[in-house]
Amino acid sequence: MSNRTLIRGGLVITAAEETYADVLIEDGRIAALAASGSEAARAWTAERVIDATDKYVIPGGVDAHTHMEFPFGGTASSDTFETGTRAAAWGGTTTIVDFAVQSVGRSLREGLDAYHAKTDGTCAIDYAFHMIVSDVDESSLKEMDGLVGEGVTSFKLFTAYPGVFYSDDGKILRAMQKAATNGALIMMHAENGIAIDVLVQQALARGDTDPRHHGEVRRALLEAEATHRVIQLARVAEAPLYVVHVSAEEAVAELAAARDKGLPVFGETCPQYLFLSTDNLAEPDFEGAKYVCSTPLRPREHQAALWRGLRTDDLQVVSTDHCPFCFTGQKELGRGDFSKIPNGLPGVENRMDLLHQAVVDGRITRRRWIEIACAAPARMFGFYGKKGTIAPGADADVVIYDPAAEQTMSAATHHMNVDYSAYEGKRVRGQVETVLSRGELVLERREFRGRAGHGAFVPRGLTQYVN
Ligand code: DUC
Ligand code: ZN
Ligand code: ZN
Ligand code: ZN
Repeated sequence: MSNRTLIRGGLVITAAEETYADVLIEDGRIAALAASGSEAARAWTAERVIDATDKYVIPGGVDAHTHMEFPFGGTASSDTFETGTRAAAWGGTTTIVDFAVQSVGRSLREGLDAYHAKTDGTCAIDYAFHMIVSDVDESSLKEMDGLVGEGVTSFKLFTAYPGVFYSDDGKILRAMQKAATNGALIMMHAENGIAIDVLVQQALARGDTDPRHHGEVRRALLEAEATHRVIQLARVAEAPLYVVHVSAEEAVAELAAARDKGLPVFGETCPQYLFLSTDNLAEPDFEGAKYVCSTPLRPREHQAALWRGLRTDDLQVVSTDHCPFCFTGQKELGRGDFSKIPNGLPGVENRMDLLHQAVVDGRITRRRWIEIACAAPARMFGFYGKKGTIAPGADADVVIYDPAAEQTMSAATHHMNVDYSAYEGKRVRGQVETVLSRGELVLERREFRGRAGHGAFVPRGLTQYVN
């Protein structure tokens, strides 16, 4: 006996088209679409029928950059995989790609196994892993091949955080050369961490200890320099490259120049760089600590270049870099020394709504919304078709979205396990109403119906992006 759900009467939006269609779901997958009211659609029956009249029917969001339970600065991000994936579902995201971490002196295998242990039985939605490589040597390079075979097909390295995650240019080049042979995608955190650390020490010595100095020492030029450098290293290695959390106008220019040459260089930005700025870092009474992340928030003038990059496809993906730390007890570790503020912002629940507001504001089209939030991240990381679209054969990860609902973002109503909202008081139009993950209800008219352990590991293929 099959298990069928029918979604009737909504506007189905994918990255490719918008059409009023009924969607038939069977055994966890999209079985068929047919024009609403058509003879074919009227003939369908199902155990569950969802009325989507006046609503959007969109693919579940794919957030390709989250950090649940992430060890950082002597503490760990405050969302567990259980609380973080639940909050993601509330915000219309049905797949996250989180980061398994290799510790220095340990193998990739140990790092990956630890993350499988954290996620087994805890996630409300599906998840995949990138692997953070902290220790590039012969054995970890060899291990990369094995991980690709297990569906962990992307590896993040850092030009920042000397002594923690940092890799020098030789190590980065070697990882890129490995990626060129096994098809993996190298993701780079591009900021010149060596130079930044000098500026950090100079600022602290001057007594410049407030959160706003975090934004000042992590100079846009040092993001641009590192972006330029990793692009050249990827060219030498003949490997594709994905630059994470791009925030500076000058870094977008480096990506655009590379793409104009036809190079397989890709970029991601995050809602915090599109909607927040150094004004937030300068909030009084240490409140600026809530907005400390790396790369840092930039002066508002940089936002136009990011929006333009998203329209021109010089930036392909918007993910959150969700890495929440409570203000009380965690952000406060950096009182009197901004360099001790754990880096990261909450946002996994807010991304789809903030980007919908950009549609309302005329910054992007509805289809571009779905492209940058669902389709492109799935394609970039090798699981488009299964995720990121509504088409026969795809997993039935579907969101019924009410474009007319109004909401005010607030820590009082959000579901992330963190004691503040980066968007407190922000009013937006649009809200997630119902969420299906592989055909099962996770959210039903804003009642949570999900469960820890429904979410499954998604082994990924190689990147489906060419240029
Ligand atoms: N940046 C952050 O803001 N948090 C976690 C790691 C990172 O690179
Ligand atoms: Zn990073
Ligand atoms: Zn600038
Ligand atoms: Zn990150």
